[in-house]
Amino acid sequence: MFRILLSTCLVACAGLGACSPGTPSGSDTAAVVAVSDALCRPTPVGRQTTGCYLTLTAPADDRLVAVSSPVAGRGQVHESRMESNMMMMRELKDGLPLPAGQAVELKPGGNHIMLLAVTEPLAAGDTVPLTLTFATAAPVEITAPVGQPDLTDSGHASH
Ligand SMILES: [Cu+2]
Repeated sequence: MFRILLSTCLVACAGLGACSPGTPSGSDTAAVVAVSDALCRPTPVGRQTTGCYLTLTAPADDRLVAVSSPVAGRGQVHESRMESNMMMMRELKDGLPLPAGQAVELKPGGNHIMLLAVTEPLAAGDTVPLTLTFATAAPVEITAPVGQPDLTDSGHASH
């Protein structure tokens, strides 16, 4: 009688274990968003904000939802657009869509990362650690060099 009760317990316990909300079976192949061409502008004299640019390629549909850096009070994902002949920019509250397999360029005059309340002036040659947070994929930490983006037509054509 005792033995029967014991075996029942073992089965019940094993069953509970199998049902627990553990790690998904595919966790060892977690999708990683590829990051390339990262660059942050030097902070303008007397300013504590700057823009960063990079190219993101997500393996599956995702969104860039947050950016942070130890050198800035906060980071935001911005879009730029013309309104009444003025270049306006605003925060993308829902993040930046990253279609699967498509390289999404953040660049001057377009979508970009904005660093606010930068603690120390950033000059060409410095580096900026950035943590990129995505809706689905694991966060990615990168180090972006500081420099002026190449805005010339020839530079753009060479991409
Ligand atoms: Cu901005």
